[in-house]
Amino acid sequence: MSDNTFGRLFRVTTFGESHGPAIGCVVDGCPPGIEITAAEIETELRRRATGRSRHTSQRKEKDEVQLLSGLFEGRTTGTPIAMVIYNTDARPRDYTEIARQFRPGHADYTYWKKYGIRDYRGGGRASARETTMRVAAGALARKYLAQAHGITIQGWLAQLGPIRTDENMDWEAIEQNPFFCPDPGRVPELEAYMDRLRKSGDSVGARVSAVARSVPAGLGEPVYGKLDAELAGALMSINAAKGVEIGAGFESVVQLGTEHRDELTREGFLSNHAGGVLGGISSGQDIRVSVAFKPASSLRLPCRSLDVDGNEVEVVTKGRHDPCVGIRATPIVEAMLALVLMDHVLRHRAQMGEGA
Ligand code: EPS
Repeated sequence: MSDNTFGRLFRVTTFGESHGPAIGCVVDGCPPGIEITAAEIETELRRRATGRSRHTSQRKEKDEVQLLSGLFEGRTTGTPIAMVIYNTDARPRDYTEIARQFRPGHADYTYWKKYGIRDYRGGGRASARETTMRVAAGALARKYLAQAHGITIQGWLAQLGPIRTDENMDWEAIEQNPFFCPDPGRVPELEAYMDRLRKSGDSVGARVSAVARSVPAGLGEPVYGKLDAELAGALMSINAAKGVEIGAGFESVVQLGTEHRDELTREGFLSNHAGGVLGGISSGQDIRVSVAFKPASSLRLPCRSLDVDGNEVEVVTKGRHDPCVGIRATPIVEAMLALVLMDHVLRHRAQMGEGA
């Protein structure tokens, strides 16, 4: 398997499997002097962790990060930063029955087709456990972006199944509930929906949106390194992502030019349908993204599939799964947004020189 590294100048390489001894990452190209502690990274990790509420996987990982290198006296030194988290609550026996079967809708099938071998325990490297390290590396990027440029990033749950949650935005509410729902009035409805869903054994999709504020104009390499193209690639690389929108996204299809264009005045842009990117370069407006997550495929409800020998089988998945992966995706979307912006801040400076 190649391409476990993300980014050009701020390079994050992740490793590990869901039921292996540990997961980890190496961050190469991190500027020196960033003040960061394991506790700060763990604060971000807790937002993404399983077992925060009854609505997510009940696997109880400690998610304690060990910083093995790249820091001295609490600050980054410019050398590679290695981080590791030991898996403490893996339960591989849950997967014994599906060791030779393919869960429909899961990477089980394509991993087997590609490699002819797969770590079936929790989906191995295909597990969303891998996103832990994206959030850990993202914490570092967020710290730098905030300190150096005042850039802040906030995500939220915009929709869960049929329930829209972004019509009455209360920014303060997002961190006050386990869904990252910005509309406190919707939380009881989400809870009731998820309780019914969990009992039924089914899963559901979701939409997560995020905004990056105070992003300077000029980030992005406007032909093959377009900022929006790299954001789309980064966000689509999150497990279970099935769609990405930048700004108005697919809504642009029904808009007229007079509606979509963001008119300029001395006071600033009059709208932000572009999502903060024009011609692949940040405009100085907020960067706005949205990601569609599919319903997870690990279900206890029986379904038809094949085993590795081509026999028709009935598949039932045991284990501790997320009925809606989108509930935990907000910190992951934020992290990928931070990693792309971090990389582009460094790339912009590398080309444009001091003061950029
Ligand atoms: C996951 C399946 C479950 C989740 C896991 C993601 O784990 P398992 O069945 O392997 O114990 O708990 O999420 C995490 C452990 C995590 O930290 O996010 C999957 O199939 O993606």
